Amino acid sequence: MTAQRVLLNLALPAPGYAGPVIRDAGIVIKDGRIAAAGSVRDLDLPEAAEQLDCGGRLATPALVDCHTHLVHGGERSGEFRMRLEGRSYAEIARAGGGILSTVAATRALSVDELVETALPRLDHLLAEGVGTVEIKSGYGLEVEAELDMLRAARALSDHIKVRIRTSWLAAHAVPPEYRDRRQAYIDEVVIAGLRAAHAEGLVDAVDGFCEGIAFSVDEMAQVFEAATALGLPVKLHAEQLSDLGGAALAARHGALSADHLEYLSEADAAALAEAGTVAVLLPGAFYTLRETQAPPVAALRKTGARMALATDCNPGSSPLTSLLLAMNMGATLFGLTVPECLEAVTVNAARALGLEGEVGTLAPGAAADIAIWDVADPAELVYRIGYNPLWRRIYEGQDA
Ligand code: DI6
Ligand code: FE
Repeated sequence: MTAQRVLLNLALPAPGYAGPVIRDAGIVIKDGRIAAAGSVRDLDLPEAAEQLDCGGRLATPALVDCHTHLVHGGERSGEFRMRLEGRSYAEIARAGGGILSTVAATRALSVDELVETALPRLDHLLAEGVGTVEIKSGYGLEVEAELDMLRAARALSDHIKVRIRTSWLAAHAVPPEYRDRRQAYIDEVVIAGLRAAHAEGLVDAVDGFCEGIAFSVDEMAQVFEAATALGLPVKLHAEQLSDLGGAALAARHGALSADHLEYLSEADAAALAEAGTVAVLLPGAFYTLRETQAPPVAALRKTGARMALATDCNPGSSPLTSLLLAMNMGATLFGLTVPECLEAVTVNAARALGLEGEVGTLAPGAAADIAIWDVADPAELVYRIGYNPLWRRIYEGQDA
């Protein structure tokens, strides 16, 4: 017998989250996937199915957080204090703080400890209706420690119902032991480690931090070539603090996404659109670093680039575990519209992970990952600050 379930008495967002919601709607779930969704008048309701009355509440796809550094050791409230006292993020990084202090804290933890310390953060994300989370390595910076981060990331779904996608981010910073041997770091850790991680089935995509304080476009190109040779998709932290041309590199490699993008040029916004590379905007980092240059949303919109929003949950530049707040910031700080914010954490975020059609949509065939909210209109999900209206989270058809 197939497991069938029907959610009834729902409101559903209009296509593209534009226009009035569809009332008296339902969702038919079969074997953990969406069989049909829409007005009950048009639905073929199976007889033997379990029914759930949703009391007129709004259903959306479970949200997708497509950029996090959720697995890491320690925390950096000390640096937060220093920044409040006037030191800059780049200055603290150059002085051995920043990413490198989290590297020391991460290397000190076992896989089990990495899992245990990440779970409370994951709980917070999921409590707001998230069903899929991307998690990067990048705080190990040696092969085994990087592998351990991804082993921990994968192990999280043994504890909570969540879909995890992992990204290899050994090109996040050069560790002290390789300071004067950057090329050796790229060869021995970034690329050799990638091969080992891929052989262990730990990698869904390959990422890098392309920035003055991290890796150059030429260095990232080497990493991308290694990824492509393994058949792995790429993505890139680009144009966060300066315009180095990382987004153009990502576009040339058909990247899934280019992320941050505060310093993206108009020409490179067009390159992203042309390549179908999702522009992932990370307002939590913009806010935390008190950045004043917002990403060029008007240019992205004009060129037709797809925009996503994510938490960038990390201990330094974005200690944020609320995707609802990321949406609100996307609207208020970056000027995204309500439909843009909703697409940014559903369909476009799914695309940024290579999961378009699988999650982030209520279309037939998608995984039945659904968030049901105590709100009348999707705009409320963007508008409120610090309020969680989630009523129920459904993961692959089951209450989660
Ligand atoms: N960009 C970021 O905002 C994070 N990593 C990156 O490449 C910051 C990571 C950190 O400060 O620990
Ligand atoms: Fe990041």
